[in-house]
Amino acid sequence: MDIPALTQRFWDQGYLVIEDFFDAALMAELDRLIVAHFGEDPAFRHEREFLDKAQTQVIPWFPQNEGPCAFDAVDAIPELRALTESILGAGWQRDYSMVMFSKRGTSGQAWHQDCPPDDPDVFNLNRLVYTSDITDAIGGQTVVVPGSHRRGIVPVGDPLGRFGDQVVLRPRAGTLVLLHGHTWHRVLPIEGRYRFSTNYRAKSPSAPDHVTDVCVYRNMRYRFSTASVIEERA
Ligand SMILES: O=C(O)CCC(=O)C(=O)O
Ligand SMILES: [Fe+2]
Repeated sequence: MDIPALTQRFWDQGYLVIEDFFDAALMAELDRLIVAHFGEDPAFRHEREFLDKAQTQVIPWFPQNEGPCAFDAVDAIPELRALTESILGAGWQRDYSMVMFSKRGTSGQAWHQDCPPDDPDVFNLNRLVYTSDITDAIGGQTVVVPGSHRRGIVPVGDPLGRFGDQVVLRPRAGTLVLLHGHTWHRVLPIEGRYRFSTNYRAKSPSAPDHVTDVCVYRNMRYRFSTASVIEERA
């Protein structure tokens, strides 16, 4: 792994895709645990207001909050730590991990920034792990706008609209996707069956705790800890 080159590409593009990063046996184990946890038709947990207004139909699970578990193995991978340190610098900190599950027939995730872009130095690094293939037949492709981590706040507009310069990612089992928290991104509708990703968040040394508590959508800023819209955008 050429860490300096990958770091450079990350800072150019605001995201990075590395295929076959994770061990296949670890991916299979985590995938099995996730499917067992959710089952085929889990109930939504976010407030109705969030699900409708954010047009983000996901069900979260925080596996590492329940004690030591197989998910800890990802945090310990030396190459992931080295790449994270190269991007964020010494003093970076890990944040929580979360599985985001989307049911078949749901809208995916609207365009958003994981944290407000008000200060370019304050951001989270989203380290996304895919334990099974995301395909066009299933849907749920991840979409990013390259370089948008430098373009400030995602413009007001259609939460699910298309950007001319968007790039569609189809991560496979074992792919690592790194996303800058200011990069504009979304997830396409889920057609074929359920779809999920697991994110291990880390943050820049100057970012406060809970840097991802406020998420920026094209129609609002939303605070998860209080389940409230803190700014309408129009
Ligand atoms: O599931 C994905 O591909 C993207 C998830 C996402 O937007 C996030 O974890 O913040
Ligand atoms: Fe996100």
